[in-house]
Order: sequence, then C-alpha cells, then structure tokens
Amino acid sequence: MNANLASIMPQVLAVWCEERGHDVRLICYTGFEDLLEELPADIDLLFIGAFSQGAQLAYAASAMFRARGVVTCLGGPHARCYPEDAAKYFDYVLGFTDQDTLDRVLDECVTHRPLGVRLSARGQPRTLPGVRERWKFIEPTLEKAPTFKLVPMLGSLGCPYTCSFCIDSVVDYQPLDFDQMREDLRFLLGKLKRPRVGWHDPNFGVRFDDYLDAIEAAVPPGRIDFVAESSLSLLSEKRLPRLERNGFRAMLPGIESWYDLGNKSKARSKKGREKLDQVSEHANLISRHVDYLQTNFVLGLDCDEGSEPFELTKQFIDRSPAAFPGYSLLTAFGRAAPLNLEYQKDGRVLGFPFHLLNNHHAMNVKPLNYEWPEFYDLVIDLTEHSFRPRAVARRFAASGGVIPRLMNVVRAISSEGRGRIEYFTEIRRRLDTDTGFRDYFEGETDVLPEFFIDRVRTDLGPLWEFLPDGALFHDPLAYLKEEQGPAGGPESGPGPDLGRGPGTGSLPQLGRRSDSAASTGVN
Ligand code: B12
Ligand code: SF4
Repeated sequence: MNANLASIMPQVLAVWCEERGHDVRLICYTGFEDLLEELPADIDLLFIGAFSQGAQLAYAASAMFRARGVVTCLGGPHARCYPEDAAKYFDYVLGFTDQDTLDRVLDECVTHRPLGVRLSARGQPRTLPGVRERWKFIEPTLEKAPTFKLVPMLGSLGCPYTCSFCIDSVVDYQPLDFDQMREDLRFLLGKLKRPRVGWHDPNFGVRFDDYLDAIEAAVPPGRIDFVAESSLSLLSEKRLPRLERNGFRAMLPGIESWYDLGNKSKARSKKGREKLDQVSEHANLISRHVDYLQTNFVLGLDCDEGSEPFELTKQFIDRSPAAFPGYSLLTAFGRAAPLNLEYQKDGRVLGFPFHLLNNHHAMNVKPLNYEWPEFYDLVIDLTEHSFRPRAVARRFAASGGVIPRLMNVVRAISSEGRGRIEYFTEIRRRLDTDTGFRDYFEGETDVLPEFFIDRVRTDLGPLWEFLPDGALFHDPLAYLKEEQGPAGGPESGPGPDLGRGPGTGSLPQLGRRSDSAASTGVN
C-alpha cells in the first residue's frame, strides 16, 4: 500500500523544476527500493521530502550526495518541524514552499556548510499544479501500488480548528481553486477506468457545499471513489447521504480524546461517557453511509488520567464495530505546534531518534498523569482489545465491500495490529528489566538504549554507513532554545539567510490566526 501514501509536494516540485527547464527524476521511496541503485548518480541538486521518521534516511542520503559535490535540499514535515537539526545535514532546508522559495534555491544552488540555509515562504502557496500537470510523476508512483491505487489530490490547506497538538492549528484555512479541482477530476475520468482519489486536505470538507458542488459538476455519481480525513463535526447527518452518493467510500475522522477537543467532534462541552455516547452513535451513523471508517485517537494526552479514557475507547470499539481504531502515541514533533514549547519548558520532551517518531515506535513526551509501565500496560490492553479475533470479525462484518473488509483484517494481523502488540509488550518488558532503558524514558540519562539503535541500523540497511556522526541524536529542546535566543529573547535562527525579510531565517513562519472555528463558519 505504501505508494498510495506518497506525498503531493515532491510531484509539485518536479513540475515546477521542469517548468524552469531542468531535467527531473522523481523517485518515490516506498521502503522496498534499493536506494543505492535507484538514486541517479549524475545530478546537480537533490531534493528530499521526508517525514521525521525518514529523517535519518534523508540525512544519510544527503551525506552520500554531498560527498560527491551535489547540493542538497530538504523539505516536508521534518524540515518544518526540525529545521535547526536538518540544517546540519542539508545545504537548504525549506519550510512553506512556493515557486519563489524554490527559485531562490535553483538560482543560487551552492553548498552551505557547516550550516545550511533555512528558507520559508510567508505562508502556504496560493496555488499548486493539479493532477494533469503532475500526472507524469503520479503514474510511475502508482505503478508501485498493488491493484488498489490512490491518486493524491488536495483541495485546501490549513485548518480553521485549533487542536493544540497539530501542525495546522496555527495555519490559516485556505481552499484551493475549485475550477482546477473540477478539471483534475474530469482528467482522471479520462485516464483511469475507476479512479480512486485520496484527499490530502488536513481537514476535508470545511467548505463542504463548494467542494461537493465541484465534485458533482465534474463526476457522474459514483464514478470516482474518494477517501478523506475529516473532523466528525463536518460529517453531519444531512451531509452523509450526499457524500455517499458521490462515492465517498472511506472517511477518517479524528476523535482524539474523550476529555478534550470536543469542538471537532461536535460534542462541544460533552466529556467522558457523555461524549462516548454521542460519538459512538455518530460513528455508527457514518458507517451506514461509507464502507470504511477509521477513527483516530491520541493516547497519553495531558487531559487523560487513570484507566478510564482507555476503558471508554474499549467501549467505543464494542459499540461501534465498524470503526477501525487508529491510535497515535502523543508526539511533540519539534516546532510543529506551539504546545510543544510548553512540553519543552516542562522538561518533558525526550530525545528519541527521529526514525522512531511515527506515533508508534516511541512517545517522546513524558505523560503527565501516568508512570511509563502503567501507560504501556493500558496501551497494550487497549490494542489487544481492538485487535482480538472477535473485534476483527465484527469489523469485517460491519464494513462494506471486499477491499475495506480485507483491509480491516490485514491491518489487524500485520505490523499495525499484532505487530504493535508485540512491540509494545517488548518495550513494557524492558521498562521492568533494563535499568538503562527505564532511565532513558524517565529522562534521567541520555544514553540511548541499544535496542533503539539496532532498530535504526536495521531499517537504514546500507545507508547506515552514510549516516553522519551524531546524526542519530538531536537536541529535544532546540525549539525552546531558539525561541528564547541566547539572551532569552526571540531570534531568527542560525545559519546564513538569503534575506527575504519575514518568512526566511527562522522556520516555519507560523502567523497566529485571529479567527476561530466558530468565526469562520464551521459547524
Ligand atoms: C495528508 C497527510 C497524510 C497522508 C498523506 C501523507 C503524505 N505522504 O503526504 C497520510 C494519511 C498517508 C499520512 C500518513 C502519515 N502521517 Co501524515 N499528515 C498529513 C497532513 C494532514 C497533511 C499533509 C499535506 O499533504 N499537506 C499539504 C502540503 C502541500 O502542505 P505541507 O505538508 O505543509 O507541505 C508544505 C511544506 O512542508 C513544503 N514541502 C512539503 N513537502 C516537501 C518536499 C520538498 C522536497 C520540499 C522542498 C518542500 C516540501 O511545501 C508545502 C507547501 O508549503 C499532515 C498534517 C498537516 N495538517 O499538515 C499530517 C502529517 C504530515 N503526518 C504526520 C505523520 C506523523 C504521519 C504518519 C507517520 C502517521 C502514522 N503513524 O501513520 C504517516 C506517515 C506516512 C508516510 N508516508 O511516511 C505528521 C508529520 C510529523 C513529522 N514531523 O513527521 C503530520 C505533520 C501530522 C502531525 N502529527 O502534526 N499523512
Ligand atoms: S481538525 Fe485536524 S487538521 Fe484541524 S487542527 Fe485539528 S487535528 Fe489539525
């Protein structure tokens, strides 16, 4: 499935670079390719788009190319969250990226060492090349996916909600061009027999009617299948039949917590059991309209205490059998969210290698109300409850269509369900038996346990050899230190700066919004 999770932005960059007359080769690394074989040798400039879990791989690839005199540039979630660290290993580190930002790199294209240049546009780009322009790069990526192929599309950027842990909590909502969306959908109908589109919008459907009008104008009902991430509050009863009619087969709403973030579940001030009653009824309603429903939760939030939040989630599993539960361990991704500053000030952020920061392999925030063994016991118990044969069988029966049913089973028995139970159990065992291990989790030592080093080494394979000295580690307080500056005041960040005024230097440029979900008309 991995090729179906490919990002849009590398395809965008490829289009923009070609428009400037460059020869481009785009490689989507899905975890299976031999990168030493696939990466082209004769290039002048290497762009890498990476999540933090791919950071060490990206650092190693950059080092390999820099040794050959190639200029390297990092963009994507890792660059936005940890620019100060990435600048040690790349010549350019990009935050928000528009054509202007790209041109700065293409025009200058020189090495910057020891510290790379950090650049960011003032905000998200106003427009991006659509599917037609990206098709040349989409097609080879999709060839790597099995029979089920998902074309990535984007209709909006930012989000009007302000969930404290999220990177988009401070990024203004902005729809992209609806005419282009219509044109892209028509284009796809001409290209694929039965197109499937995965919307990458952080929160799909904020301008619900405009979106659906655009889809209905371009696509005969049910000719394209859609998958989208949307908050529960946007999936009201009267909207669901329209989504169903228009081919929305899978929805991934975030519930996140039983005690917080009520607005986005439309549960407002409801908490605990009351919220469970409402949300589980809502989930059952949605599952009558879509084939596949994934509900996302964050485990370890500060509002959670004791076993009750976990017990409520278990009850949710029982009461909403169709919902596949997606669990994320609370993770502070560098400067992704202002809340992370608070965690850093309180000394609660741990320096687990980036490679483990995928919401599962390490939780880098010490929980406020749990001891680690108690927390992992509860996580294991919940995961076991969610993927026990009875729950999987009920999910299979409650979801619709062959692919959704199979996906539910495969996800339960693969690394996501059974695999995670085994991994969490191993962590839990070591918390009891390995003193150094527990000390690391308590922040009492910064000696990283071998267990984690081995994991990164194995995953990096031959690229491990290229990982620069020290690149396994980072300063977990870097965001706080840079915000405070040497004298305790704000500063613009280290490394040379190409001087574009606000928006360069310190990264990302996240202007605080004055509007709120209510004032932008989200209901
Ligand atoms: C859509 C999405 C997904 C989709 C698509 C993923 C994908 N490959 O893009 C799916 C559902 C598959 C997904 C999965 C995951 N996701 Co996700 N996802 C998002 C989401 C909601 C939107 C990202 C997006 O496409 N935005 C639209 C683009 C245009 O904007 P942008 O990302 O801000 O990019 C700008 C710049 O960063 C830059 N840029 C981006 N890429 C590149 C590349 C280059 C070369 C350059 C120069 C510039 C550049 O230009 C853009 C325009 O300014 C974000 C949250 C958010 N609201 O941003 C989380 C987010 C990116 N995901 C996150 C995570 C953790 C994951 C998972 C690990 C979750 C999990 N445990 O499964 C997986 C990993 C998947 C993978 N491929 O490795 C984190 C990443 C944090 C981090 N530092 O790594 C985020 C930030 C959410 C969060 N926790 O706050 N995700
Ligand atoms: S609704 Fe989703 S995208 Fe919006 S701020 Fe909350 S978590 Fe982020």
